[in-house]
Amino acid sequence: MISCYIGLGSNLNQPADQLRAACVRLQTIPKSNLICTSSVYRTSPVGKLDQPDFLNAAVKLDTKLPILSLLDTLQEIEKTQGRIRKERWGARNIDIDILLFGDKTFSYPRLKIPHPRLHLRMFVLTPLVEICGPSKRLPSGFLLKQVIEKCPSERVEKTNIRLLDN
Ligand code: A4P
Ligand code: MG
Repeated sequence: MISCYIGLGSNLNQPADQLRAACVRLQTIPKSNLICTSSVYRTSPVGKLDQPDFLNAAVKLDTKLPILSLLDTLQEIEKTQGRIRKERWGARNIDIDILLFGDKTFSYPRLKIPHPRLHLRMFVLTPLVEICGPSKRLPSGFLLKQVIEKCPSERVEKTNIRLLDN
């Protein structure tokens, strides 16, 4: 089993429900166990500013799937929950990004691990550090807390939204 960390984001069509639906589907991925989920955070949009606030979260998934099969499976989930309207400015029902896959690095055309913008985004780092702790070492050799210290600050507010019932 490899411990994989996955980032979830939504800012369209009832984001809390979108995140919950994605978590229910993550629990059904073959050869994998959903180990834990972070709190849900309300975050200001980064990149394109003219769009609704996001809800972001992170989960830990232990898996025996090869990385590209996992990516295929996650993209199927994104498709199932697909964008109902084609929005400008990147608003989306659900975005599922693989953040870390054990201590491995990959650089395929369709997949970069660690996620290439991980170190720039408090909306990813805040839920991630909640579930893997500040002393987690990234493939770069830096500790997660060191990466967080260098990251530009953004508005990231913890909510009391629950992702799973158990
Ligand atoms: N891809 C490459 N590496 C990965 C990876 N590690 N995990 C490829 C998942 N996919 C990966 O993604 C585009 C392609 O990236 C995929 O086909 C896959 O092969 P996408 O989800 O289809 O498109 P996207 O998400 O619109 O593009 P992009 O560049 O991934 O956007 P980001 O970087 O994910 O940013 N602000 C807040 N507050 N919260 C957010 O969640 N999200 C974005 C989107 C912008 N601003 C945000 C948030
Ligand atoms: Mg993405």
